[in-house]
Amino acid sequence: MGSPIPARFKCVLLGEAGVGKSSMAMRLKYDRFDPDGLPTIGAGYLTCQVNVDDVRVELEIWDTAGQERYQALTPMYYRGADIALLVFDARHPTRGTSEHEWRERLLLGAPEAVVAVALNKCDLLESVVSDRASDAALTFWTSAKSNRNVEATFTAAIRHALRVRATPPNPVLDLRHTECGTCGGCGLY
Ligand SMILES: Nc1nc2c(ncn2[C@@H]2O[C@H](COP(=O)(O)OP(=O)(O)OP(=O)(O)O)[C@@H](O)[C@H]2O)c(=O)[nH]1
Ligand SMILES: [Mg+2]
Repeated sequence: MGSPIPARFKCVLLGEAGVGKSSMAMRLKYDRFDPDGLPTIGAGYLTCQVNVDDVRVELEIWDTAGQERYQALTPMYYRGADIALLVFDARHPTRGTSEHEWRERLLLGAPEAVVAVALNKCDLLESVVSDRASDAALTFWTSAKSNRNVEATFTAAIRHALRVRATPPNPVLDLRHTECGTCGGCGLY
């Protein structure tokens, strides 16, 4: 019998069609990349075990469909999420729903969610010198194709979510997110 799973997190992947959400999930779970992957219909669901600092975590990943016709369904998938990974195409990071808009929506549907940002397909950029795409916390250049920073992005988000879960809420002022760059700049990352 295996060791117990101490933590289980609901993780949702959000972003425009074709930015590489499913490819990131495939890379994380199977360490595979399919250049001819089909667009997601509705949403995909997969579970994945990830070890973070000796803690075994089970991620329940909801891989949403970016196509316009499925947008109305998306809130159903991010509701109550512990982790939200916003995926953008590194070549067109301002295309589609902005990071700010996603964060506003998540505040309503998943206020506890740790938000990470992946600027994916960085293999198509001429040069990317660092892993962090900005000084903001949990923002990474990623490539599902070349396997750059995919696991690191999920791992950073999980590590943060573990800390959030371990911190009891303050009844007067909920401080759990004030320490982190995810929601205000805290120096944890
Ligand atoms: N060059 C490159 N191509 C990628 C990368 N990630 C995904 N792709 C390609 O981009 C296309 C779309 O990838 P998907 O993973 O299906 O994108 P998605 O965000 O899940 O799309 P929807 O399901 O329609 O929302 C596919 O042809 C992938 O092979 C990457 O890191 N680099
Ligand atoms: Mg997809």
